[in-house]
Amino acid sequence: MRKTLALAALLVALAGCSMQTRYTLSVDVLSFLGDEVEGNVPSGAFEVYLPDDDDGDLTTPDLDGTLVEAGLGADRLEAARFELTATITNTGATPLDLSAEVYVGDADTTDLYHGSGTQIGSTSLKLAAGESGALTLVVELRQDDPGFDQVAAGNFRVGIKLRGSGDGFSYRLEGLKFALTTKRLGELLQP
Ligand SMILES: [Ca+2]
Repeated sequence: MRKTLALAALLVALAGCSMQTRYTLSVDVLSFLGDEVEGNVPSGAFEVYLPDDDDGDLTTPDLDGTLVEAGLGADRLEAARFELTATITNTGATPLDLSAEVYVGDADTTDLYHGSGTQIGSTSLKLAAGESGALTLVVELRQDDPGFDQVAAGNFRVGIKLRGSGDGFSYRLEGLKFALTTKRLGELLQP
């Protein structure tokens, strides 16, 4: 069953709030994932897509990422912050060269990674045979940044592409978060 991230609608109690008040909604994507928080990728040139919540089998690509239903609505977003931390272990006998790319896309996107989605950040990691290392990627989006409009639409999809070459590796996602900060209350109330 495909999982969906749903946030409660943003309720703003006007009484006692300053017009300068901003709200930050934190979405812990990891808490919505199942077995796909860790896995093994076989040797060879590879490209895998996370989360793989269609069947948990990385050899059958899950191209639509995960739906985040933030319920913010258009034009209410000031900034978005994405954080990924993962532990990668090179389980092979040769060096591993890995890149991680994060994509966001429209809620109805069926393939985030090959055209309709937007790459918002990337990082890379090189590991010797048998070595483990931390993969960390933090992306902050503001107006006019690629992908901002898709996130600001309220409901969007997010996913991670791992690619590179090597003799096989294992991964464990340690953290996967989105933080969405609204505009100031005064700005939201402007007609
Ligand atoms: Ca799959």
